[in-house]
Amino acid sequence: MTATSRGAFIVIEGLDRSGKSTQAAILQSRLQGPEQSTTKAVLIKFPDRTTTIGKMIDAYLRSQSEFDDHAIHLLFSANRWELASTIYAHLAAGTTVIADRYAFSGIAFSARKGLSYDWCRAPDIGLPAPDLTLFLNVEPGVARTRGGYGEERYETEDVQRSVRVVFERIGEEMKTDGQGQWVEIDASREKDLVARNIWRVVEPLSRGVASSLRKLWE
Ligand code: 2DT
Ligand code: MG
Repeated sequence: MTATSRGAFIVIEGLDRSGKSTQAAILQSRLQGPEQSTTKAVLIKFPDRTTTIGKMIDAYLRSQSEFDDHAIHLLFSANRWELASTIYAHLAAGTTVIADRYAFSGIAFSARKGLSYDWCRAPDIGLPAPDLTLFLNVEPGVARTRGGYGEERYETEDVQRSVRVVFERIGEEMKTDGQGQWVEIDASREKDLVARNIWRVVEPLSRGVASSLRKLWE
């Protein structure tokens, strides 16, 4: 990191069982390097189920509570806003932030229920914008063979297929509106190869970013 640079904000998105959490962990240890004494990269997961809002989301995902579709959407967004200042602080300190899911999952999982795309996007406008979003693309039929889906809400092949359609729209828009980089990674490949392909894209950001952080969709 040079005197004027900040940490990079990297988001990993994709369907369930696309390998997001595995790849996020591999990436973090790679960024962290052999010198473990200084923090060079932190991993944040959305939803963050540990906060008060996160606990409400967790209960919903485990079907232990019900919410109106709009209400749960806003809780997912609020869960990002409550961590925004933490993200800013890490980046300013020169630490790379890796987020496992972000606003894009928010839009994809709610818009597939029939909520308006623009309405779904609105509450996340102004959040810290990622410098790079890695979309781990995998065919839902392939994802299902990876030990099967779990027991939570949304963990069915039908839901995953309709979520993927919205992700495709988000990807197209991100590629054309100059909102940081959106890079699709073939996540059907073997784990180590996926990790290498991810590193190729992340490596240029690993020593810090000179430009100032942008706000999402502003
Ligand atoms: P995990 O399986 O990654 O814990 O996600 N989701 C996630 C939404 O519906 N909206 C959001 O804003 C986010 C971040 C995706 C739990 C589920 O929550 C969904 C899967
Ligand atoms: Mg899950």
